[in-house]
Amino acid sequence: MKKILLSLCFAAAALGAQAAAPCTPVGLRCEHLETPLGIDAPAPRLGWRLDDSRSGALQRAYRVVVGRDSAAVAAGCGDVWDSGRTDSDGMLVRYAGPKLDPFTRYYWAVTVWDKDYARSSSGVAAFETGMMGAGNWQGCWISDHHDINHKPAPYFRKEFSVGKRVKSARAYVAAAGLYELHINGRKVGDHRLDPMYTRFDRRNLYVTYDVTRQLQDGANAVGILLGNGWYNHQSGAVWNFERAPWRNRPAFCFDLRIEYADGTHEVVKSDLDWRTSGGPLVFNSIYTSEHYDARLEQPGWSSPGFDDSAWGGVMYRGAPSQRVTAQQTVPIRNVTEYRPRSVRKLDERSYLYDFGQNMAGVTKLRLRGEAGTQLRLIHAERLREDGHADLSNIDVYFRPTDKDDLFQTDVVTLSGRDDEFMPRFNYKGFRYVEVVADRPVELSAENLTAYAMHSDVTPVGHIETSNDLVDKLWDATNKAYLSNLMGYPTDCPQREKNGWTGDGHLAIETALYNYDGITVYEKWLADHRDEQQPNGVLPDIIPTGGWGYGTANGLDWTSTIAIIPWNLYLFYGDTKPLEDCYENIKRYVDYVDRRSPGHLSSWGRGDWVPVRSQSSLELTSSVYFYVDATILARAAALFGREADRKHYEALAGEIRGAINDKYLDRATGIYASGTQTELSVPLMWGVVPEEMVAKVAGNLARKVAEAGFHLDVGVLGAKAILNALSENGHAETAYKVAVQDTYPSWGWWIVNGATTLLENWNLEATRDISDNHMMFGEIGGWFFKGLGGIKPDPEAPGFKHILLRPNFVGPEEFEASHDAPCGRIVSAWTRRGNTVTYRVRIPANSTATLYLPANVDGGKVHQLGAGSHTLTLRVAK
Ligand code: RAM
Repeated sequence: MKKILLSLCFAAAALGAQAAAPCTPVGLRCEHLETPLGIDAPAPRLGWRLDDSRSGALQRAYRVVVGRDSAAVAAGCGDVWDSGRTDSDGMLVRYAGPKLDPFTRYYWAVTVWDKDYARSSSGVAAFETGMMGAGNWQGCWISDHHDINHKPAPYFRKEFSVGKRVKSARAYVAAAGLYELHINGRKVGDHRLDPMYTRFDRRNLYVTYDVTRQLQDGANAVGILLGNGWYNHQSGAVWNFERAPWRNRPAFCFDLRIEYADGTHEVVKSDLDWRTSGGPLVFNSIYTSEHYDARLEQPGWSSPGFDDSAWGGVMYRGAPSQRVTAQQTVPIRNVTEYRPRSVRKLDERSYLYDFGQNMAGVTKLRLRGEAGTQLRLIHAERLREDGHADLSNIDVYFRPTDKDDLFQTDVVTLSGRDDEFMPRFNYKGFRYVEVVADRPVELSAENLTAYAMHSDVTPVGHIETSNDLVDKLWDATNKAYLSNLMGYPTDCPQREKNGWTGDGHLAIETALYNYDGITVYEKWLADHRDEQQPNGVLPDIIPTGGWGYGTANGLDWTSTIAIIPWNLYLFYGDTKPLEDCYENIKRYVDYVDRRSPGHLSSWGRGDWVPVRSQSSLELTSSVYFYVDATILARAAALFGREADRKHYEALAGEIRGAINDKYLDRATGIYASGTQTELSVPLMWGVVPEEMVAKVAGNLARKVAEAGFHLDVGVLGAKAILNALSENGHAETAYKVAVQDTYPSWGWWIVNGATTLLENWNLEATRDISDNHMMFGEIGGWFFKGLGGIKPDPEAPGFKHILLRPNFVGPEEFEASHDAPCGRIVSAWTRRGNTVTYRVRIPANSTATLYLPANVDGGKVHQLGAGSHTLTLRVAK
């Protein structure tokens, strides 16, 4: 019977492939990841896109099959789940078959029916389940016997033997703190800083590796090195990380599951039979640095046959939390290598390396020198006048409790052999490194290499124009963004490394236009849910060991809980993040509602780091209250929660009314005292009454022109101002602000040599002066929106339908492209005099409505189908 079924499937698949050559489903992903290992999601999301370049390409129906046998799945048969032919243009579905087993590789494929009802099938993709529940772990949480103050990092090892042919092997590692996994003398994988930072007492992440090829016949050894990370913070800083409630000596739990060719399996696990010792990593702090004494290396520690008789025993430890779940997100990696642009000998003991680019990451030192030579590697963003490294802009919140703990300064002691050192459990923000030795040394460019580290998100956006400043701003924005993405978005990679909520949501659109970041944000939203108080309150840094529940953790910062899932919905068309956060958003909005009887709120921090003018805190916070209530009402509508929809729609209306009653002068069209921020924020967030929009926008444009197209905003105004102008008929003005290059402006940073975005408009400021901040980063996203005009449509999210509102201002040559889930969108033009040649690409299974600006072809509206379009347009003067 099975045979007959199979041959039927084969016939069907062959038919499909033949008939549908011009359209193929490609880019198959599970949980927004390619071939993920060790997932825990009970109903994994399966997504694809169409490779179909015909105009008007679309999907009429799909059929997803999931099975354990790849050949059967290739033939169109799924023994686990078959969605059946489903008439739908959807390209993201949730697995809806029987309960998935743990430790199982599932294959899947999709067949689609294209615009002509021709059928074609994808290749076979796979996902693999992991623990699927805490009860499936066999290992125990173990640690060494030291306390939280002990500095050297613990190394652990165990030997085991493999006597049969191995079919596959998977290592599952959960750690409180950070770890490196080694098998038979080599580090496994290229991840850095695993597992990601979570609220360790609420949720711990484990990572899965395919280690089939690392195992060998006979004797094998596994080694684990643990770092402190955010779990056992030994450095002092104003955020009290060292007093986190979860603090403890790092610990781990480990299962190595070996499947043999004969169908049996075995688990090598963490237990009391492991051995432990200190080693060369004599100090490690995620916040400050690492100290390494190469003389203490123990070659072969993770290889079989190593003599561990001097090592000690381990002890059991309680699980740090009851929720140990899969780390379902892209890993942090050393993504970009930088060779020094210059090396200067400052004196016979010190050298200054310039890597030409500000970044978050580490440096690798390779050197042979006299045994016992000690080198300090000072990582800095700035130089003093005398050419030495200057930490004064970033060490201000460091509260050293120990004279040996040096800020952003690795300390390496040489062994006399060829030494190599790169921090394992730390990263820094820097462009320069000053190497200072305790005795004369000879160093050159060969001795030091820098690596930019970040969550290794795939780039999905590109801007290229004939204006160099635009291109540089786009690049610096992305560099700042990546420097601040370490499994959660941070404010800066040096002074704080904090998951400041405001910085996170202010950057979300720039983030999603440029990078495929959904898995990072889903993880961060889970951190939000872990942190939320029963009454709805969120701290303004997430995760946190307790700091951040002050008074300023209000609407303009902690609205992440609504704004981030909403944007994920817009950019990916995926409702899951909104669903997961629905109750949390509700609790948050209800809390604000309870404390705001008049529907206005001053809960927040306000327009942080403004150029000059102060804006009304109540106005800006209340606008974010309106934004949250609106998102909640839309989410309620989406999920068919009618009572909620009504309630929060009414609430949003009341907030909007209260804001306009108190702050809008209807005669003049001015909000509050009329600062750039006070005019921009209500415009961008849709608070201004329809009939007043033109007037308020006109006021803003005038105000900006009076300032010589300079900014006078803080972070909230910087988020809003370009959009407020370009969306309301003042694109030319917005562009002049965007490319302004005298103070105060974004461009002023670039002409002064910035390679990332800064924290302060004023280069002479004495506080809030990190050189790698993302909170002013909206400009990078605005190029896609305000110039390219590529916008998601809330009615058909995930760019299923695209709102195209290009503004042909600024550069004569402009191209924006964005790889949406359904494929690449391009909006590009060449402008010569009054003629614009406009090129658009709409991906398969998507459509667009093109709204031309009022002065272009009479503001015509075009409906565009999938495919490439070129329009020749006249711009009226
Ligand atoms: C600063 C951070 C961050 C900002 C907060 C309010 O210390 O660097 O960017 O969100 O303060």
